[in-house]
Amino acid sequence: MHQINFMNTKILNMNKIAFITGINGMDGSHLADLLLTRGYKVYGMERRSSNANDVNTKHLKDKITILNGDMTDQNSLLRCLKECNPDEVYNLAAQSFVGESWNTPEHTSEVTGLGVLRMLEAIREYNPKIKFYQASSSEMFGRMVENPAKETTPFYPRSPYGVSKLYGHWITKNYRESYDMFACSGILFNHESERRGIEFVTRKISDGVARIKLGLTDHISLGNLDAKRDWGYAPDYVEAMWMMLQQETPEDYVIATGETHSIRDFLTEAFNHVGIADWEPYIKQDPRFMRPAEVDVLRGDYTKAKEEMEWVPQTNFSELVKKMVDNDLKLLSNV
Ligand code: NAP
Ligand code: G4F
Repeated sequence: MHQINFMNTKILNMNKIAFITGINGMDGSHLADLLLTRGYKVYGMERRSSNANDVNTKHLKDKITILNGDMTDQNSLLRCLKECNPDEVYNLAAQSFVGESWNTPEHTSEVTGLGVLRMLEAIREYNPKIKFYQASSSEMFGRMVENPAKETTPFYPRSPYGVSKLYGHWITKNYRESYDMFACSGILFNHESERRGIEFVTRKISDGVARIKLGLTDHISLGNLDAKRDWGYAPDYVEAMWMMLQQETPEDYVIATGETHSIRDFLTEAFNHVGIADWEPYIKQDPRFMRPAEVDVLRGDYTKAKEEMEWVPQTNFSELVKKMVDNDLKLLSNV
């Protein structure tokens, strides 16, 4: 298990500036929490919306600086870099919902794929010494050619989202090799937390189970229950992002737990936690949540991250599910 001396890292990073895109997302908010404890000055980018979308970042209001920008607008990215003059850029912004990527494939490619190119170009123009982290995804492995997947496993994406992430991954590698930039990708397997968006299956289940327990609903509508994912805890994973940018040379790393569980396993664990053993009567299968092409199983091999960065996951599957269900019980009980 890795040991970080927090006092020392805080002093070391005291004058460092980080710029995080996707600040209001799950990972963006956890990364900001982490970097603040490490002494960074944190800037986060959000896109304009009619209503505040700060449920994950309300607690950071006076601690970070928000800049407005959009991954589809090159000038806005360059302006943000000029405004904050960062040492490190973490590109977490994306149209990140796989299911939605079949409805808006062009938009997904613009934000999740070409957006990475725009940010790399902005960095190259403003200051090519900036260290760059790209949020690559296990969705790029799709129909797993090798199980578990590692950094050298061939990719086989199965969704417009996965294809867009693959573009972002390769253009990051290409800019590293073409311009000698410190640009690297973390190939992160699924990770979840209390801040996960409600449309993703884990949060949909933890919220649904809490509602059933509290008598607020009598069912959860879901799609494919047999898909398997390698689920970790987001706060553990944002630490790996930071570690990648502290390495001597820029490299890509798989971040995963090495375990895989089905949606059924998640349901069993979540319902068991609230004292319900027979959960099947509470589930309605709804074809609207089935995908045109499914990723049946994902499992990652994080040996490289362990050996080179001493990164290991700290939170197991059962702890993750319990944290999420407990959080939703608390949120719904306070309504
Ligand atoms: P998330 O909660 O969906 O956050 C994504 C963020 O991107 C949101 O804050 C969203 O802003 C922002 N965004 C979307 N379109 C944008 C645009 N055009 N310009 C600027 N910002 C935009 O995702 P996450 O789970 O934290 O994941 C963070 C990153 O890691 C994403 O790139 C995701 O694809 C990738 N990833 C996630 C996982 C995982 O399991 N969580 C695994 C591998 C890779 P709004 O709030 O305005 O929508
Ligand atoms: O929770 P999901 O929507 O996550 P998915 O598709 O694995 O994508 C997440 O992880 C990727 C990393 O591998 C990230 F890159 C990506 O940004 C995102 O964070 O779906 C998980 C599984 C799928 O197999 C889906 O078909 O759950 C299945 N599922 C079954 N019923 C459902 C549902 N998914 C959702 N969202 N909603 C359902 O009702």
